[in-house]
Amino acid sequence: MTELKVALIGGGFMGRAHSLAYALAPIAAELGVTLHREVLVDATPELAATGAAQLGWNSSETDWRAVIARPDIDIVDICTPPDLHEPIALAAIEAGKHVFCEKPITNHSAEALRMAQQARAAGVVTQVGFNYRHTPAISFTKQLLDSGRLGAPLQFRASYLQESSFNADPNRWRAKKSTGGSGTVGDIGSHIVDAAEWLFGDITQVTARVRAKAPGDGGWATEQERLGEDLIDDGAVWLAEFANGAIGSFSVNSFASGRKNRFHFELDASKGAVEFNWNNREEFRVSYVDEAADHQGFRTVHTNNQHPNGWWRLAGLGTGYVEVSAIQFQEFIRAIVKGERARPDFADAARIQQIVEAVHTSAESGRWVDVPARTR
Ligand code: NAI
Ligand code: SOE
Repeated sequence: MTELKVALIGGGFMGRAHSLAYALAPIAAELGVTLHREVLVDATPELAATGAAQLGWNSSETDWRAVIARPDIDIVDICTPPDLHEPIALAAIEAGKHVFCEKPITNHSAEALRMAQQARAAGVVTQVGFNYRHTPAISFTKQLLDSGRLGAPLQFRASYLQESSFNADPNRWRAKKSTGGSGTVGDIGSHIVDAAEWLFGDITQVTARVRAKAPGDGGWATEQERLGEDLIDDGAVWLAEFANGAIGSFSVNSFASGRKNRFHFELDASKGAVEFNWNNREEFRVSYVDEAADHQGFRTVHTNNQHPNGWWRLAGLGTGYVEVSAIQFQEFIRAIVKGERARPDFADAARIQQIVEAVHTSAESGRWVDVPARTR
C-alpha cells in the first residue's frame, strides 16, 4: 500500500466537493493507495476546525505555509479563491509536493506559465480542476473523435450558462474584477475551452465581445463603466479558429435565468455529430453519417460502465458532481503512483488562461487575437 497524505487549502464550496471525492477516489480505482485526509487549512481557526470536523479531515490549521513545510504532507490541494493560487502553488512546488489546483489556475497567464515551468523543473505531478472533461459522456466523445469514428473535426459550438449571479452576495470574491480576475470567461468559460481543446485540438485565434452587468436591475454596463470600475465581467461571446482548421463559437453568462449549470456543447465532424448538456450528464446525443438511411438521426445514449469513467453497469444510475471529482483524483493519484504526467496539468491550464486573456484582449481591441503556440 502506498500512503499519501493530503493537505487541503480552502474548505469552502469546492473544498467540500474535494473532501467528499477523496473518500471515493482510491476505493473505486483500486490503486493500492491509502489516502489520508490529513489537514484542512482555512482562513480562521473556526472555519478550519468546523470544516475538518464536518468533512472528515484529521486536523485543522490556518497557516498554509507551515503546513506546506511539513515533511509528512505529500499532496497540496488548492481550493482558495484564484488570487491565492500562485503563491500557494509555488511554495508547494518548492517543497517538492504534488499539487492539485482548482481552476482558473490563476487570474493571469504570466503567473500560470511560471507555475507550469516551476512544476516541470521540480518534477512534481500537477493537475487542475477541469472536472467536467472526466464525465463519462465527454470521455467517450473523446474516444469517438480519437478513433476516427466521427471523422474530421469541423465545428464546435459551446456555451456555459448559469444563473449564479442572481441574488448573490455583492461582496463575494467573484463579484469584483480585483478579486474575481478573469470574470465569467475565466470562471466558467475556462471549462468549455478545456473541453474544446481536449476534444478538437489547439485554438489558434479568437475574436470576442465581453460585457459586465450594471448593478441592480439594469442591463449591461457601458464599455466605459466596464473598463473603469471594479465590475466583474459577467457575459461574453467569442469565435475561435483551431489549428486543424475547425471553427468554434462560445458563449458564457452568469445571469442566464433558469439555465442552472448548463455546460453544453454540440460538435460536428465529417462522419457524425455529438451533443452534450451537463444538466442531463448521464446521457449524450450522437448521430452517425454512415447509418442506414432509415436510421439516420440523433440517438440518445445513456452512459454506464461500458463508457470510460462509467462506474455502474446499470445505465440511469447517473454520475454526480462529486463522482466526477473523484474520477479526476483517480487520474491524479494514478499519475503520482506511476510517475506519469496527469492531465489537464499546469501547462494545459496555463494555455487555457492564455486563451481567456486573448478573449479579453480581443474584446478591448475589437480585433482577432492570436493565441501563443503550445510549448509543451
Ligand atoms: P469559496 O469562497 O466557497 O471558498 C474559498 C475558501 O478559501 C474559503 O473557505 C475561504 O475561507 C478560504 N480561504 C481564503 N483565504 C484563505 C487563506 N489565506 N488560507 C486558507 N484558506 C483561505 O470559493 P469556491 O467556490 O470554493 O472557489 C474556490 C476555487 O475553486 C476557485 O478557484 C473556483 O474557481 C474553484 N471552483 C471550481 C469548481 C469546479 O467545478 N471545478 C466549482 C467551484 C469553485
Ligand atoms: C461558478 O458559479 C462555479 O462555481 C464555477 O466556479 C465552477 O468552476 C463551476 O463549474 C460551477 O460554477
